[in-house]
Amino acid sequence: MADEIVLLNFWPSCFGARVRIALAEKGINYQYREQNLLQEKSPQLLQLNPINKKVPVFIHNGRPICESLFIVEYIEEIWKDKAPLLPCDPYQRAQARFWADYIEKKCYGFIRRILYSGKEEERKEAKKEFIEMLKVMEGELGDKAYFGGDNFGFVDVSFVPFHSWFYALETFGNFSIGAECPKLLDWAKRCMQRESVAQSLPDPLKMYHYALQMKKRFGVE
Ligand code: GS8
Repeated sequence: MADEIVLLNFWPSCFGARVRIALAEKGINYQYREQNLLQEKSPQLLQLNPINKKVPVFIHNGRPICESLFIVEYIEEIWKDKAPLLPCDPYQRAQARFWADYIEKKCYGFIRRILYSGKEEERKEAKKEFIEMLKVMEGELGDKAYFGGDNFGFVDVSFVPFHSWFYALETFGNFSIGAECPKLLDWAKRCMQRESVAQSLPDPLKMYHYALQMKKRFGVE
């Protein structure tokens, strides 16, 4: 019997985009169920992710898996023969997990503070820390095509969805990511040339308008 694969997601979610990229890389078809998080959460989301109540939720043959990085690892384990995302070498695998975790702990927090903090000082500080983080990632990338080397992999999947925020961040934060981190921007563009990435990421202009809507909601001008 064919696998039943469902993804609960909200279109602007960078976390959901990770899962979409991993599934596209592996050529897996799935049912997409949009969750409008601007309205009340659906009973299905609350039932399947009762602890965090967040998207994405991946449902494989009726069983839910939460947290995007765990979902990507699960997809990797189940469909390991198709387009491997994690290296075979245990040390390299641990390194990939370290960087994905670094992004997880830092990136979205900075983005939220740059866009939605009510205090200008706080927004400035977040921008400074965000640029520092991008520079750390640029250093880790070095001269490689992708974070894992020649092949697109786990760290790329974890990080590239945030590219969709770049336009909104640059516009509202009044800075240029290309000027600060040219190699990192080249990497993002390289990733965007992949169909799996291009078809999974939300449009940057749509993200800008979403950020504008959220700023109004939070009362930040
Ligand atoms: C983050 C998911 C998340 O924040 C992951 O899956 O990797 N670490 C988790 N999801 C957001 C949507 S994206 O902004 C969400 O579902 N928010 C709802 C809420 O906070 O109540």
